[in-house]
Amino acid sequence: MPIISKGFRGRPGGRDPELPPGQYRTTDFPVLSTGPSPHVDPDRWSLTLVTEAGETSTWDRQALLALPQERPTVDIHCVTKWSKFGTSWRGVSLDTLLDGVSTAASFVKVASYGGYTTNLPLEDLRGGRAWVVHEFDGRPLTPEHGGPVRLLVPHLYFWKSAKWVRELQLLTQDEPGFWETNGYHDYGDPWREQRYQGD
Ligand SMILES: Nc1nc2c(c(=O)[nH]1)N[C@H]1C(S)=C(S)[C@@H](COP(=O)(O)O)O[C@H]1N2
Ligand SMILES: [Mo]
Repeated sequence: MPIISKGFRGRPGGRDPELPPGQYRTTDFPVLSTGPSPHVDPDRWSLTLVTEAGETSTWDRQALLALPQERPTVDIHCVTKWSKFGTSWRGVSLDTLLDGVSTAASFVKVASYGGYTTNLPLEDLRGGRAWVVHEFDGRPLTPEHGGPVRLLVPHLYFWKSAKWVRELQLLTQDEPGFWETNGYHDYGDPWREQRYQGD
């Protein structure tokens, strides 16, 4: 008799081991934005990485598509408690973008078209854990979900995955972003349920 049977997950009071604490599963794809979706023309989109020394690297759509593409399939967890399992994306690993960038920075401030910002440790963009993505489910990323290009950092709450990503600023000191200055946790690990400051 297997220790984990099929019925285990659904049992009242039993915990779904794939679901972070306090989350529930959803199969739809809710849209969460603080304001209207900025219209970003794919041909005018670019991403600029700025190091703490002020050195910049910029990729436009063509440059992004010329880099090695990956197809991550990941679970995503929103702080409003929905989790969506097995989402599939296509884009470029941050390891690829950071390759050859000389930096001693420990933090990143991410800025989007439209003004949204969020922060995270630079380390969290490395190790095959973060991408800039331009496709969802085999189709170009739609504007409401951050198209033409968004950040995808699925091991942190989904507010860290900035839609309409425009700039990555490498910093020696942490600088809180939009939600982080509005009471949300600086790091946001869903497995440790770091929703708000002090969690
Ligand atoms: N630029 C920008 N990025 C953003 C947001 C936003 O308001 N603006 N909301 C964040 C939050 S709280 C979540 S849960 C996800 C939602 O992504 P979705 O709308 O594709 O589900 O985007 C994140 N990235
Ligand atoms: Mo969210």
